[in-house]
Amino acid sequence: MTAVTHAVTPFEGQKPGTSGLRKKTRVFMQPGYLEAFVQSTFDAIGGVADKVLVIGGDGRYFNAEAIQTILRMAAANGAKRAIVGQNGLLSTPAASNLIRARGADGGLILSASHNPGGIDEDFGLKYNTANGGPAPEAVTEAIFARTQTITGYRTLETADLDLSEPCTTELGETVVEIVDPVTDYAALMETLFDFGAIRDLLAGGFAVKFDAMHAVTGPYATEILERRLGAPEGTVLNGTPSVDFGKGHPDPNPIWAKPLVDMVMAEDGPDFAAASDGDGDRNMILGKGVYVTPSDSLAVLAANAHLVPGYARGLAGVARSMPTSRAADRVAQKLGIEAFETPTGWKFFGNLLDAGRATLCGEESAGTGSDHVREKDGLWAVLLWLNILAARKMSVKEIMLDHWQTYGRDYYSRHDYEAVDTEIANALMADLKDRSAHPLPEGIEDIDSFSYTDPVDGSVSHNQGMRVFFADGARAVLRLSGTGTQGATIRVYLERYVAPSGALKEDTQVALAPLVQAVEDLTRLKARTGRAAPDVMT
Ligand code: VG1
Ligand code: CO
Repeated sequence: MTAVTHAVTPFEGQKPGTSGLRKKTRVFMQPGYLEAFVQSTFDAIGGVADKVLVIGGDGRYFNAEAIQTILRMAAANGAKRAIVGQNGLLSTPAASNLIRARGADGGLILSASHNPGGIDEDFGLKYNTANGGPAPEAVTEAIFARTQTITGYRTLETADLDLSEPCTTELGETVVEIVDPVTDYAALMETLFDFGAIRDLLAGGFAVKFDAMHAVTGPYATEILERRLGAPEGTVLNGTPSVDFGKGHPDPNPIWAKPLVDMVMAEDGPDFAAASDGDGDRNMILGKGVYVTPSDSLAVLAANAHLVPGYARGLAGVARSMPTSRAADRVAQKLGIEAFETPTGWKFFGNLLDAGRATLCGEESAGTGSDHVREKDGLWAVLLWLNILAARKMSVKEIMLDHWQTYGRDYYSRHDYEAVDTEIANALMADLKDRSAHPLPEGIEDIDSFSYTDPVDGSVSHNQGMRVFFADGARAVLRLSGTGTQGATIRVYLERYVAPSGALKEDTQVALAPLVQAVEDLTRLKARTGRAAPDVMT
């Protein structure tokens, strides 16, 4: 079996965004497109000769074909070993864990995460480094630069490998190890949590539902929640991964996971419910009659993590993405530990985790994680919540109220305007930046463009979103999404703090209505985009 080189000319726009390269599936299916990006990735990291790679994806449409292409290319480029999830499946956190546990040099994750799947929907690919985390900006920039000069890619001319059973086989000179995608991940979870305590909680009648949204967490949740923790069969909903996620939108938020939200809001609903996204790195947490905002979830987890075996030693620090509410900072302050504010995207947490500066990290977009891997981790967050609920013997609602009575409440919501004309979106952001240089309207204290200096390696990232600080302490953030595949998505993040003595039980959208109006007055967003309301509110 000899390696061959095929000529290819550069494709425009192969620029990794917030989390890898995401495009319409048909774009990825163009002859040579995937190959050009994979070869550019290999070239940008100094080749893969003699390296060990972890490869897997969320099982969406084109996963099965793309993984064969990647395997052939890894072999033709001289990789020593490829560790592949059975049937090509690996959740993003499980891939991160495998890279770390097996000392691999890196990994390729096939996923467009929370974006819908299907031939007319989205596909994606990202490269993770040896620490198990998404490639930092310097690496993604090198990959992008290489995509612009690429002239050919190397592959083997062989038949597809059968990935349906765990085994070790060979492709050219490369050893291909097909592993059960769940085993190592489940074992890691058992080292972090008190499975006995969670089992007792569930055995005592505490009712749980987990919505896998027809995506990759189905097998993980079934094994961990139903088999190992003894939750009744049927606890996991939509647990069989499908290539188009049951034609749904595998994004665990109150819009796309509405049936689950309706369930917990009902009288006879479960005590606890959660959902994860396409690739298993996001989580939505619900309790009977209550939706926990991801920003609050991070704060509650930080305040209670010491009750759980894996974090009993305490936390080194807490990191949150800039648009995430400042609720976690209040906890960090009380605990006397460091709090970090990073740009959006998990790649910015990697250095803090590697350096032992942060133990927990979180994003308002339903991402929470810790130093156990280098990705956000949906099921891990669910288990951490369950372990805390078991330890505190309180309901989710009681825990939230107790938290707000201690720290105050950061009313928080994100409003998304999707598929906006790119020029209009760019002009809106540019105008806001321009405004910051002029006298500010009454009630606004400061407007700035967020820049981040990594405290570990000193690298600087500019233009990470516009922050608007109001005189009353409220804050709004505006930024453009880096994961969309159609037009621009404008994200407006809104937060207003109320002290423990204030009104803690208001409806979030009501509490934030004056802020929404102030943002409209400042940006004329609705008028300029012609939208009456956001497409998604979290
Ligand atoms: C979004 C979220 C961000 C998250 C990213 C990847 O990015 O806002 O917090 O890290 O998705 O998540 P953006 O650029 O569209 O705002 V996932 O679960 O799609 O890997
Ligand atoms: Co995801």
